[in-house]
Amino acid sequence: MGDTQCRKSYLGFDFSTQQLKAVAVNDTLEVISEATVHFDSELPEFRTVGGVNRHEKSHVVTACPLMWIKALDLVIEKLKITGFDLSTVQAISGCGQQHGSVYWKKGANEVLKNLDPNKFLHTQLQDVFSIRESPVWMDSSTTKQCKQLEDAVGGPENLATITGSRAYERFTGSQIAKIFQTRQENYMNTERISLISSFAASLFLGDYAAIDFSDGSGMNLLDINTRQWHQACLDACAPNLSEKLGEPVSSSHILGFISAYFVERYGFREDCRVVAFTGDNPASLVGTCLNEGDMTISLGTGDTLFVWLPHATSTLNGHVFINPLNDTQFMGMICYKNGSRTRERLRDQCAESSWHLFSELLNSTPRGNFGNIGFYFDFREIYPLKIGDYRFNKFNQRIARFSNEVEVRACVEGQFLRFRVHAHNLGFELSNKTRIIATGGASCNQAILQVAADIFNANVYTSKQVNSACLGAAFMAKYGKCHKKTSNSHKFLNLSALVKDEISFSEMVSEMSKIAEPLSTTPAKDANVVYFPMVQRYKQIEDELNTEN
Ligand code: ADP
Ligand code: XUL
Repeated sequence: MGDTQCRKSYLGFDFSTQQLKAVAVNDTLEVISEATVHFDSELPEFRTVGGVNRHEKSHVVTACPLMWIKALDLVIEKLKITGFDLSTVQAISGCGQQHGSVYWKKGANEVLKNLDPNKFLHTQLQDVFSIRESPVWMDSSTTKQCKQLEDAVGGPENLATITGSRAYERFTGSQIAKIFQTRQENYMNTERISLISSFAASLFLGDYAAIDFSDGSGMNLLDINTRQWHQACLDACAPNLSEKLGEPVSSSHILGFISAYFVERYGFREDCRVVAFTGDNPASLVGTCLNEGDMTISLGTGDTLFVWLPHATSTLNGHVFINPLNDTQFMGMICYKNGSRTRERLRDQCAESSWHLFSELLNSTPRGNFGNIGFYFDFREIYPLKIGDYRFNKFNQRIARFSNEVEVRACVEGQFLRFRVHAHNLGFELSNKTRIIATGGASCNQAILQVAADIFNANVYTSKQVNSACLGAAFMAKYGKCHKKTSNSHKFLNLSALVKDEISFSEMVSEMSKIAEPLSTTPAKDANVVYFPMVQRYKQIEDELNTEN
């Protein structure tokens, strides 16, 4: 730890759904220390399951900001216990589960600015929230407010063109609207509304931190082209909203120096910078070293794909966010509920609940699956809308059943055909340089990765470092820049001192690719011949399934 490499370090935090993670990297971006606090098991007093509190029958899902604060007290102690020297940290950044919102009550900023280093954060911040339980991304209780928001701007297409997404129940605009409509007094008593990411940054800054452009794009409130709040969207949700949200900033913006609390209590340097915090998905884009033309597929409980987009597209099926590494470009993202959970069902039905047998069945069938195509939807998606299993033979005729091995391949091929078709609809172009970066639980399955490589006709890379969002946050700490605006009013920023170790994006990608040590799966020679026509057939059948609906 005491070697020269570790004299400078950068710290990233991930306030994710189930846990708070911290990762420190050295000046060459290698991981040197990690710590985690698991909410359910280490903070049982908040009674969460999977990090959240589900409110029966109401589609309301929340979590307490105080739990995240307590977790922060703990995670920093844990970092110290690993022997990590906090005085080496040059800058910190972080990310959080997207869309969730935190409501600070009047006077809360004064408390943040005057924290006593002799006490824990959570004991001092118990009473600073006007809403004690924050709605999180799993909440789907705002159908009415979504309709109101879309109507206010002339429909879902218009909202998608302005904000990058049609109205989604988990997005923050409709969540704020519901709080205004149902708890008006609490709303009026709210001084500031943060996203979970900017809430976490505020703790380090000792001041309200600005919302960054990328996470701000997950609110249905930000105009992704002007990078300003969109007044008609704000007005459709609640009054005086822009003053409660503050001005948004670039995701690489240096917000200011760490608060005196962390300097005095934990020995951070006085000039340790706090770089804007962002959403976990934008941070993952950074952590997987995604470049234009590449695609990340995250194969977790649900499946998520994201791509770097040079231009904004308007899509009703997915999201366009401002790119965290380049404010004038974008990232496209689609989340699917039918990911690992659907593969697990097929594993249980066809492969005796064994991933090993599942992989053997997958490997025992040829690419293209004799022309058979399957759609398996256990959960409702935005697109296509249907729940159920749909099997088609090589003549595109609907059939009732497949043998076990054909079923397993149809499920996995169907999921990657869907990725390819929908990514194209988002404006993503495959090229011979395209890299597919696979993360998440199922990315350890070689047979599944081979199907991905074949369907995209591209190399698929996995990295040993699985914590891509947290790692991305640590990279952002190093990448942080001096933009004109600084929001930390109570401290003077010495800009020339800050720019000394500024790094350009291309330098960062080249440093990151050195350390990523990716393992690759290459496509078979005949992959394109087999799958190009199959992609067209998938598209056609999917369209037909949708019109039937
Ligand atoms: P999350 O972060 O969404 O909680 P993970 O990224 O940890 O989820 O992924 C968990 C999923 O990984 C499980 O639901 C499981 O289905 C899947 N998984 C684990 N091992 C394998 C395997 N060998 N093959 C395919 N899928 C797997
Ligand atoms: C993205 C989304 C989730 C959360 C939690 O739109 O809702 O991925 O960011 O990870």
